[in-house]
Amino acid sequence: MTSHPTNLRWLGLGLGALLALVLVSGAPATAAITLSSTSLSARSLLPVQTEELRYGKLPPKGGGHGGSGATMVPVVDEDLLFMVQWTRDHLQADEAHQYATGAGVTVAILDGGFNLAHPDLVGHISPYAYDAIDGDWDPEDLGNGFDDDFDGITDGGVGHGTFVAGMVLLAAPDAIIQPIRIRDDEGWGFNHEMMDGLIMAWKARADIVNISGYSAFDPAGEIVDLIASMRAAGIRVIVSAGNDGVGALGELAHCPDTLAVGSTDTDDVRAWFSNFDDHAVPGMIMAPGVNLYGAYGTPDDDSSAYWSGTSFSCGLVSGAAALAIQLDPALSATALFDLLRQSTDPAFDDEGLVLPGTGRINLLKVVD
Ligand SMILES: [Ca+2]
Ligand SMILES: [Ca+2]
Ligand SMILES: [Ca+2]
Repeated sequence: MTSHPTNLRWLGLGLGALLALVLVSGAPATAAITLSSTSLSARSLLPVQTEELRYGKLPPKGGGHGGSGATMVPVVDEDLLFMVQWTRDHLQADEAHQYATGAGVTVAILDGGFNLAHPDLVGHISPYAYDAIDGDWDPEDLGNGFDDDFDGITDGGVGHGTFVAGMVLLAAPDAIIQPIRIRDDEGWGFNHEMMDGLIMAWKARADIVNISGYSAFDPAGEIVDLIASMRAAGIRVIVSAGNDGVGALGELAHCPDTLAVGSTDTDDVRAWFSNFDDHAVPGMIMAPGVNLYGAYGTPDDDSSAYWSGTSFSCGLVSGAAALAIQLDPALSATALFDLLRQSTDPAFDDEGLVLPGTGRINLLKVVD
């Protein structure tokens, strides 16, 4: 496992600032990217990288650092199963699942490593599971027992992908998960690895792509051009708003080709950590993201935990999208995002005022 000295994080921030300057001076021209091969060998089609853009870190399981934002610590406690019901009730999941369950719909999850043996995930995994970090077909990641990035948290990225997959399946219990590992066991990844993962999702004809953990400050680079091409090819890309707690979205969450997802709490109030942009056009969407309860653990540890973050809200909305696509497989990204935005209940700020231009997803409204 490659170690990640802290100066690389500084490098990431520097590139982020550089990219911000580029954006102020005008958006780069969109490069058309097409995909014609039916082969599943993605690497030969990757664009040449002129520089290594490193995007931010996943919220660690230890919490408490800056960068892409700290969220609450995942806690393993089987007595907290009532939180599952809380989430289901807010989403009206049981009622919605009488109409659709996501059957036949594939959601590619670009994230940290997965526990594919977790009981909640078994039977839901696409044959096109992929690992863009190792360049192999096994996206499982147990961690290496070493704190490679010296942030005081050993293997801080392990468990995150599993938890997101559990959220997708909470909203769409019969969906197919295409697990794609694009982050190492500390939660870090490079843009070329995300590009690699996106192309693999495209080649496998995923219906939906779920990208989590992206910060408002991460440099997106060529990723936005690739996503524009994927949208034109009929793939719907849903991105977490990020956990920086700022009134802004990152380039990836803000771009017109993705749907950005923020977090709400048990009272449908925007979570303190959730990025939010009430000027986003078209608007973002909210979903429960505080104290969610779901699949966690490594292949040696099939536990569940509760955890908070926009990544997990994003998983719920990708599940909602799977319900809609089961009912109408031809839905374009534009039509799908419009449908989801219209399938919401009011969400509020911490003063009790209705958030403008957004709402909290309601699964029953998606299928109704
Ligand atoms: Ca691997
Ligand atoms: Ca670490
Ligand atoms: Ca490690």
